[in-house]
Amino acid sequence: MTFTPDAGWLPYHPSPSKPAYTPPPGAVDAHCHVFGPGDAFPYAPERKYTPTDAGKSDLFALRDFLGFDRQVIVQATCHGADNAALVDALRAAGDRARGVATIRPGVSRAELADLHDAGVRGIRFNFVRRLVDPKPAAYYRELVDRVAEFGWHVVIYFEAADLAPNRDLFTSFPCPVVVDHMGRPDVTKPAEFDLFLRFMAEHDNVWSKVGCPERLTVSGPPEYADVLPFARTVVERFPDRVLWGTDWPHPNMKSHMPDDGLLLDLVPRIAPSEESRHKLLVDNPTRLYWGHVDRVGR
Ligand code: 0GY
Repeated sequence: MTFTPDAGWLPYHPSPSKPAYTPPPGAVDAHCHVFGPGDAFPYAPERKYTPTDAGKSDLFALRDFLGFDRQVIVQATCHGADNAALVDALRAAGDRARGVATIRPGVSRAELADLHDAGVRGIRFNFVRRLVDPKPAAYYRELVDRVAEFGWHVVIYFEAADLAPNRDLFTSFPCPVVVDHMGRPDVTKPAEFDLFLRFMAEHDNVWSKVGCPERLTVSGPPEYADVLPFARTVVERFPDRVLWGTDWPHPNMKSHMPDDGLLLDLVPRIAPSEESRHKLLVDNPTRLYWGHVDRVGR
């Protein structure tokens, strides 16, 4: 089946800059996606957007170009709960990738076991209303119970205003909980970020991804100067619970398409010491996705 990308959809950067910063051996891009290609892996009927295809070979080429050893591929909403494109990419990558899937009630134990075998280590719950329709709390809790035997964690994607109303749900998950993009703070209101910092401080099983300045910025590329202090604060306060990813191929970017090489060059600015960069890019993602972790991700 042929799919036409939405009008105004920006394709990923065709020729990113070679970064000046070289990631350490074992570095992991902990947030990226595969889209289709749609003729092999059709987009979900319930999707809220139709992207430009961004298949596994281009994803792996980016990994090598930027100097990463490994990737964590996160199921995007345009594929719904059909994880076929994700599994295909994971199987092709072997030990060089792990995945985060989307599942729905009714998923069988055999399907979960297959996902685990392919490299899936977590499930993603998306609370961003432009991407998915909301569900009752029991829906999420049931799915978390279903994956407990596999030792998986939960990735949650929400916007800043969603934290307070969902805090009880988020803190009820008995496993590591990884928040996408620092809970999407409004960078023009730094004081409001205290709520998120307290959420992390009070719950030692909560982790955060600290990339994606292109989604949060008001001041814009290539510096993303207004987002960096938020990321730096999270890295400084919670050095053992942070992850970084490119977010390639950058779904739903309407204002501009970031240059992935320049994004990587921001890492030394949000993690100024070599030790903090090693935790961010190597130790933390390796522990969570390639090792055995307990409830808090140790
Ligand atoms: C992201 C961001 C977005 C989309 C998705 O699953 C998705 O469709 O993740 C977005 O539109 O903000 O994390 O890559």
